[in-house]
Amino acid sequence: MSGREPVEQRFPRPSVMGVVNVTPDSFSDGGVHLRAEDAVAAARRMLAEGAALVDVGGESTRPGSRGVSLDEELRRIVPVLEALEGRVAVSIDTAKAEVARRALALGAELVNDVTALRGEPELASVVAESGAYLCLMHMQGEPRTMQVDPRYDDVVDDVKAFLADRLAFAVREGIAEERICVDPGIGFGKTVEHNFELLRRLDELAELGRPLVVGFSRKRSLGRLLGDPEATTGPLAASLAAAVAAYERGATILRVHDVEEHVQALTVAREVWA
Ligand code: HH2
Repeated sequence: MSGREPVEQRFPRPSVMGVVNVTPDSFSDGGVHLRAEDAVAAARRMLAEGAALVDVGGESTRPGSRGVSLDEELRRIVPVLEALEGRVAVSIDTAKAEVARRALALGAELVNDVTALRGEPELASVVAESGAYLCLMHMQGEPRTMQVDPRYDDVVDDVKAFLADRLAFAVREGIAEERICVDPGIGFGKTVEHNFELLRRLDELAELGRPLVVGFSRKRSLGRLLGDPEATTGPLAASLAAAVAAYERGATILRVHDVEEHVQALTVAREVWA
């Protein structure tokens, strides 16, 4: 794997990452793909619809969630990855070194760590030794409490400094910089205003020089902006607008639940802005 090309060659702008949550409790698709057969069928369908890769996750990080044991996370994701047999480009959404190790052995190409190597620092050596791609995401606090009064001096400056710091850590741990992408972590310890400020000023995060991953799909800030203060998800049309806006401001990989519609919207956007 050491001869792998840089992220932006493997996943050119804009690439769609389809979300396959093998969980009972994810905020928008919890329980939908809990059976391995359903998750595998969803992954194959997303690839057919134009996804560049699918992000398989066995642990929900929705606000308020508590996390699952290593055994349970493996029990959820291993059968899915075995069935996909490395024929589908897969990213593994985990903060656990052992889950990543197993997933990479089963053909996963990218490790998507919402803790940016803070959850289990030994995950860094797993990624370094495998030559996999890595996504470092910003989160303030932890899922259980992250939406309790999040605060920043300047959300974009703070997220940018955090990502620069985690990027430097990953490179010190031996992960090639050209294989790393970064993500502002929409909804992870952020108010509606913080999330839209990050989207509006995404070009400032692009100054980090690394491909940007953005996951605004179905997130509650969309539903809340549209007038429901209790919304826990956002609608498709709002997700599409956020993805196109993110692409226009420099995003490379869009993490989405509704692949076909996002591929259609981004194909048009690319034709206009490329
Ligand atoms: N969002 C979620 C999970 N993983 N990874 C990255 N890099 N960026 C994101 O924005 C992101 C992520 C949350 O969405 P989802 O997977 O649909 O829900 P849950 O965490 O409840 O499983």
